[in-house]
Amino acid sequence: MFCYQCQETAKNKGCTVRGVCGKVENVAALQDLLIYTLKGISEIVIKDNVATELCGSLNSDVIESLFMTITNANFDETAFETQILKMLTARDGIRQSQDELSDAATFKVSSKESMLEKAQSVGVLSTESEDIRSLRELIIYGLKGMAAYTEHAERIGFRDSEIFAFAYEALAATINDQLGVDELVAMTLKTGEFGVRAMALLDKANTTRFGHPEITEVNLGVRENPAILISGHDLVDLDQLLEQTKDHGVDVYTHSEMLPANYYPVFKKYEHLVGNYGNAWWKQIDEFETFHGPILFTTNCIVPPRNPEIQGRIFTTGASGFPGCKHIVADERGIKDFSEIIELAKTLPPPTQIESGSIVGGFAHNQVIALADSIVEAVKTGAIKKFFVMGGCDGRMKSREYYTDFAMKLPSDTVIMTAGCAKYRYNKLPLGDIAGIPRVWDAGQCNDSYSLAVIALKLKETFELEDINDLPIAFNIAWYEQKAVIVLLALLFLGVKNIHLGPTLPAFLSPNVASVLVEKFGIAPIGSVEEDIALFMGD
Ligand code: SF4
Ligand code: SF3
Repeated sequence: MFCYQCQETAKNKGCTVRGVCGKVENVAALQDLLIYTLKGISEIVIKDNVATELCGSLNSDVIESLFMTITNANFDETAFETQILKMLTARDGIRQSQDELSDAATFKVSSKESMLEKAQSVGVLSTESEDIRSLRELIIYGLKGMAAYTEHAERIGFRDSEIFAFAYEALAATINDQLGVDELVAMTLKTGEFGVRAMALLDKANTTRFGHPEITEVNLGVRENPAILISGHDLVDLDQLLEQTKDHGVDVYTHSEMLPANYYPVFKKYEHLVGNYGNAWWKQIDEFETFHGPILFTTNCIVPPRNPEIQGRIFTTGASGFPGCKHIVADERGIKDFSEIIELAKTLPPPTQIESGSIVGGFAHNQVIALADSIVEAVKTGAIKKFFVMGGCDGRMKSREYYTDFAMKLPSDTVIMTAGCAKYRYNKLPLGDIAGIPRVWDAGQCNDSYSLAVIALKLKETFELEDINDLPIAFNIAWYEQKAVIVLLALLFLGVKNIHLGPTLPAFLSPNVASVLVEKFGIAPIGSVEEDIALFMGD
């Protein structure tokens, strides 16, 4: 196997035996083959000029397939085998062209063995040129993140056919040998453009269905009732779970990236949504032990469970999956039956308290723009000297202590704007407030980085600036998986320069591609906390 799509890749080069994430060789191979199949489908759609409207369910299936291959989302070999067969049937169903098609659009496999064999020649390393490979993978990882957001929006009934069309265009581009570095750099930026579009669509979907997030105090303690923990990013799953658990004497707690659900008005009406339990995804290994109740994974990030007792309490749904864990599928109306989880919860003890008190979040664009007058005033008087966008992901590496340290050492006249699970590195620190507003502004999930961009654009307009980079905002982003890749590409598309990216630069950036990003966009790795703060503050 060879996989280097996430920040924790072995030796910051690539996982070759078993993923640091726990992905085994067969799953890695089947993921490679699934992506290759999608490239073949896309080539047919582009060459045959198949209108996206005519692709029907294929559009959603391509998006879902991309989503399934995101780091820590799905570890289930059978799920990938089934998905490959489904996508091959769809591919052969749309193929009409007499044109010469590539192997990706025509290869055949009939058994799992033949899939595993075929996968050996279609993975990341099948592209020989290091720079072309780097750009192709950068585009694919961005597409995976875009797909995740597109699928969430679609579940709420919001679709954008241009996004589907772009997914085909970009996937097809990654097997087009006519395209060189310049064309692929342009496609990378276009991926960022569609990342913005997908995040905007999801923002519209979420706020239309669940209301605009509001500044909210989220409880960290526990109650005495049996409970279900819900993790991942899918708010529709949470909505259905809350409805189905109502009046059952079973509480619901959010976990990791589901924390921001507490900020939405619609979810506040559920008295049995008690608060948030635990921290970022990688701490689940201990925190699921003390939670005691069932856990529902709606998306990434799953860590292979420590023992069969915990495994027996984990359920997956949507693009997520883990062998041996029950997977719940939606019926034709999109409804998922969570009764088995609820019944299991009733037989298990309530959670053990691991934290107490509360944290504050809900600084999405609508809420922050409502406070615009006082914020602008605080900037003008110097009460707020600088904003730091510190969104992205958290992860296991010790080097991520940098972000806690950075947050602690920032001057007290600065504000941290965050989104994604990166926030867990500093959202429980006593960082104080400025004029009664806490210094850490959590906008929401990683896709809510869109909110941070909307806020920045609004401030640019208010201060009548020409360029977003003239604002007193610095970007110090932490990344782990491919949703952070699309967030980064989206920021680049919006013209944001001088982003610091850590804790390490992606292994999939070849030296030449990395220099393009440095030269064109001023992207830089993190340094020491003191040096970086001095640099950002212009000292
Ligand atoms: Fe390795 Fe990350 Fe790929 Fe998992 S997703 S195999 S940790 S590079
Ligand atoms: Fe986190 Fe997995 Fe990226 Fe949605 S939950 S930000 S890592």
